[in-house]
Parts: sequence; structure tokens; C-alpha cells
Amino acid sequence: MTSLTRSSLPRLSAASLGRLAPDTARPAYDRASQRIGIVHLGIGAFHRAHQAAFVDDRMIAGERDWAILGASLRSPETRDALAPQDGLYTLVERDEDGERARVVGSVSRLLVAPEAPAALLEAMSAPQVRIVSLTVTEKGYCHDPATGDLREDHPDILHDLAMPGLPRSAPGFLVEALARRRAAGIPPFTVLCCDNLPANGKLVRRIASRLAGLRDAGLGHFVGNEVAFPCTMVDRIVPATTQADRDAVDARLGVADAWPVVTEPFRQWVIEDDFTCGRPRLEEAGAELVADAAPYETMKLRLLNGSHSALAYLGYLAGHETVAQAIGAPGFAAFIRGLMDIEVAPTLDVPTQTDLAAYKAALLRRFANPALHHRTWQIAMDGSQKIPQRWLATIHARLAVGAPISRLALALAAWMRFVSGIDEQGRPIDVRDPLAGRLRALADAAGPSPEALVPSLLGVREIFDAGLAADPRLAGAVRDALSTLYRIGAGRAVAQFDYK
Ligand code: CS2
Repeated sequence: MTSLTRSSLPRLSAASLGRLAPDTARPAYDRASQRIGIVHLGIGAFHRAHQAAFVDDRMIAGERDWAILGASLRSPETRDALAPQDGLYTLVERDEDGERARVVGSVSRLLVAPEAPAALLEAMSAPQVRIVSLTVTEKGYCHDPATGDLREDHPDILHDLAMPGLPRSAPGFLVEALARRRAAGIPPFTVLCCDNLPANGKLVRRIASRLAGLRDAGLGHFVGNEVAFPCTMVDRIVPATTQADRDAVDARLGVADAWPVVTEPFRQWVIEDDFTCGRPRLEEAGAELVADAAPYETMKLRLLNGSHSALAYLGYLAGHETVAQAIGAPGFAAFIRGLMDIEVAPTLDVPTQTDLAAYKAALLRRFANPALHHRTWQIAMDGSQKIPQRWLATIHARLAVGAPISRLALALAAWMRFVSGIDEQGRPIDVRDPLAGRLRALADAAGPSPEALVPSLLGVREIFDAGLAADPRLAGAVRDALSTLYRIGAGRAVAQFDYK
């Protein structure tokens, strides 16, 4: 559909809901009577496909206290797209069997933090707000991925310490809003981290209480001891929306949605049931409320995200645009199966009532979903922030028992080649990573020599702790893998692994 046709359609909004194609589900509840109970930091596609859809289900079921105020911590794009639509957007679930579309109504207000930090703090300090949830990506917590410590020299943290009333960072907003609630005698909200970080609630508690403690020891103690930070495992594959997705949604709906979200049918949310002032009945929307989310998180981070990152770097280097193309290429599915069965699964403490074989088989099917355009390049982003919990924790566990790590080493070698910035055809790679400049400089200095490049990149302490970096078994395996990559390329290197 051309942009001319698109612009002739009415815009999706509360007023145009009645004109939607009849097979599109829409909020049947009274949106105006919904009270904001959740402030969400990082209102990107993942939140809109995952938590906001669970909350929408609870609204359909009759709950009215949990409407979402969604804030972006950086760009105004989501607000610009959704505010003219009264916060409404289309969520499309797609796989080889077809698609279902629904208009989600749980986001009732949007803010852009850099434009309106005071308004965001005011919203976070309102007594009716009882949960502040976050999807700000791994790098949004301003921590050191190798240790989990707050980076006290991070420019946004330095700023937030100097000007606590006008924060920039997610931890800065959390701490200032909690300080205001404490001063006003309002119970603290529950902090619900929904990013793919290990023991995410505990990690964010540590980061936020450290930042609070740098401001005032009493505040640090309060944040560390009197605020709930349940850990969660969140899972749904949500590729970036493409223009083709927008066109297809507009044609299907008969109204123009500036920013629909396309995802898979699968969704999972495991949450520790530790909310100090209430929560929506998310278990009735299919969430699993548990005492300890750790086994679920570890399983998901190492099997799903670990495989995803391996597919991203190896797949990208082998010339595959999407995850589905990569997993369909010769040798890749067997490589990922071997990675999961042989190298990752033995390190897991499998959650009770989980059929691990079925879980792994479902992952392979989800990666192969032909209806999603999930770019390997998208997953390859921010590797420095992702690798520790996705691969290195597994490598630690394997080396501790003297077990082989050859597939993990090939994945790590592919990451090294990727961040060097030149692909197998000699073309530049657009590396997006907070450490991209430094990684590139190290790679340039080392040149395409595994003997020089491997120790140099293993020396980046934000990613590799000293013990791991000094382990000759790791360095040796990655050196061999990188030599293979330079010699025969990623596609053939993957295909060399034999596994049924
Ligand atoms: C992906 C994740 O982009 C990435 O790094 O691995 O976003 C992944 O799709 C989700 O965690 C799935 O739940």
C-alpha cells in the first residue's frame, strides 16, 4: 500500500475504534474509568507486546486500577506515534498458521522523560501508582555487566547525583521517586524489572540502593530493605516493526496505526509474588506467580537468549538477514540443538514441572517462525551487555567441571569478528554497542590475528571477569574457533559440528 493510500485512512484512536475491521479485537471495557496504577519506564515494542497485553487482559476481565503510564527515557517516537491514537495500538500475533490482531487499550498516558522529568516523577510519586515496571534494555541500568555493580562514573549517574530532582537514568528516576514517597509517607511502589538480566530484581535493588546510598545512607537503607524488587522472567519474541508490517496492519484494520507491534503467539511471564501494595491478578492472564524465579530466568537466558545471540553473530556473518533464515540454513539447527543439549542444559537447575525437551523443541520452532522478520543484526546489538548472562555464566559452569565449550567458543569468536566491524565479504558492519568504539579500537590494533585479538578482547573487564579471561581453556578454544572463522567462514564453521 502506498503512503498516499495510508494517509487517506482515518487514524486509529478512541473515536475510530468503531470503524475497525470486525475481526480485530478491541478494548470492550470503559477506558475512561481506568486509573493509572503502573508507571512503565521504557515503553518500546517489547513492553507493548508483553506486559501491556497481560494488563489489557485483566482490564477485559474487569480490573480498573492498573492502567499504564508509559514513559520513554530517550526518544519521543513512541509518544509521537501513540498519543494521537489515545495510547491505542495494534498487536499482531503471527506464525505459519496465520495471524490474530487486537487493539490494546491498557496504555492510557505517554510521557517522554527528557522533555518532562518533573511530570514523570510526579506520576511515580502518586499514591495510586503501586508498581513501576521497567524494560530499559540491559544498558539502561548503568551497571557493569561483569560484576553487576552500579557504574558510579557513568555520565547519567554523575548527572543524577548532581541533579537528583531532574534525573536522566532509570535508576535516577526510581531513587528520586522513592525518596519523595518516603518523605511524604506514601508506601513505596514495587519495582518490577522486566529486562533480560540475571536475577533482575535483585540486580536492580543493588543498583538502586547503591545510588540511593550515595545520596544519603538512610535512603540507601530504605531502598535496599523496604522496597520490593521481585525478579521476573519475561519471554516473547518481538522484532522491530517494519514498514511492511505497518502497511499490512493498516490494510487489515482499515484505519492507520502509526506503530503497531508484531509478535509470536507464545508469551510467558514468571514473576516472584512479592508486591508490597498490590498487583493485578496476572495469574488469571496466564502469568506464573512463583516464590523463586531464578531457575526460570537462568533457563530462559541461557537457552533462548544464549541461542539467539549465537544465531545473531554466526548468522549475520554467514549472510543471514533473519533468525528464521539462519536457523533454516544447513547445519544451524543442529548446531543450536547441540549448543542447548550438550553445553547449556547440563548447567541448568530445571524448574519443577518443566519438560526441558519440550521447552528446547519449542525454542527451535519459535526461532524458525517464518512469519517474523527478526533481524540477526537487531539481536547482535549491545552484545557487551548481553554476553555475560547469556554465555559467560554457562562457560563458567562448564569450565568448573572441566566440560567442553566448543560451540560457545565459536559463538564468542563470531562476536569478536562481528565487533571488529568488517564482515566476511570485507564490508563494514554497523556495530551498535555502548562499548563499540573501544572494541573496534582494540580490534584494529590487534588486526585479524586470533593470537592478538582474543586476549585483547578478553581483557575488556566490563564483559569478562579476570578469572575467566585468564583461563587458558577459554582463550585457547576461542582462538581456535576464530582461526576457523577466518579460514572457512561462519556458515561452514557451524556446519562442521555434527549433531543429530
Ligand atoms: C533477543 C531478545 O534482542 C535480543 O537480544 O534475544 O529480545 C528475545 O527476543 C527476547 O528476550 C525473547 O523473550
